[in-house]
Amino acid sequence: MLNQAQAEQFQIEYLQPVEKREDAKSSWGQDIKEGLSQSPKTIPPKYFYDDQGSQLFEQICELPEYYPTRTEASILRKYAEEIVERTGICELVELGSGSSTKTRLLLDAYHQQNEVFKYMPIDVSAGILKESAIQLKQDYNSLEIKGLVGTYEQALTQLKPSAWPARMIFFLGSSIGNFSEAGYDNFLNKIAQVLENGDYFLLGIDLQKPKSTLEPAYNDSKGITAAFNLNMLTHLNNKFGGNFDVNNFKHQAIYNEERKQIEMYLLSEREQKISLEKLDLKVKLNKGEKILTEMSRKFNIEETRDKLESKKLKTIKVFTDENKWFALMLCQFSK
Ligand code: AVJ
Repeated sequence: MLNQAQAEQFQIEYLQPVEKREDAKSSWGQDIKEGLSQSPKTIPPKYFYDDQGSQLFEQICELPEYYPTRTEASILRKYAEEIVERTGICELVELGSGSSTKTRLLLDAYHQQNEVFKYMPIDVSAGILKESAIQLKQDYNSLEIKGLVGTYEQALTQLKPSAWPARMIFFLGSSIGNFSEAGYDNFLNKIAQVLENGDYFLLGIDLQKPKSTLEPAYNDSKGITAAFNLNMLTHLNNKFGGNFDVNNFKHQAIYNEERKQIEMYLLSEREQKISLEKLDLKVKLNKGEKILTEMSRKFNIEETRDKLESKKLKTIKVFTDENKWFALMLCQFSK
């Protein structure tokens, strides 16, 4: 719980569920029903991130095998100043902010140049959003923070025009890799819709590389990724009155070299019947049947640049590390 003094220092707003406005398919719960009646069965990755899942993800980011976080952080550390020089004063909007750890590298750079600026972190986990807002307020007292609790979709359809000279939306950690090809396209359309001429988009992408580096990053020796994957079932149990027994499932992550993506599954180790009471849903799983919980696509700089360009997002600079494992694309929207 927040005390009065803490609560006054920043705003947190809960975004409206999209289904109240238009699109019932994208609502929480409905997508579970659809995903579990498909073949193969799927559960969307946003269900990883209850408070426990967000914490497990933070632990993943510190694993020696999980290179993306530290590689992206090293790029940010090296080039944050240049990013600030290029964008000038900005309203910063972060999609899927989590604990905002890496973001601090950017905030530091903006903080050094401009006294006051605004940061809008957006995340589905209210817990992690509040915790990190408290920490950020302590470290950057002139920072105006407005956190939004909701999905990317909700945020991008409900974001109001910025009062600042420019806005930069940033989407780090290669979370864009979670989208299907169609979802990716759709997402970039929405980004282009909320940006105004001259606004910026900073995108972190994990680059294509050998299986021998990729697979260990999703099969760590401490089993944290396995716990993260299995926690999704606990989340569904809590949220929708489910009876998944995590002991009956096994974590699996493989690199699909043809499709250039990591695929994460929960493998049913026996035949079992699951019910999710609040969704009025019953599902039968066969022994050996797999539920796809995440795709993590790996990118190529040139293809990504072309894709962004097709959405009027012009790449003004690509920042990368010496191994070319990860890249940050800084784009500017121009009609
Ligand atoms: C947050 C989607 C970028 O795909 O690497 C990490 C999530 N899943 N380990 C990723 C994740 C398993 C992560 N993203």
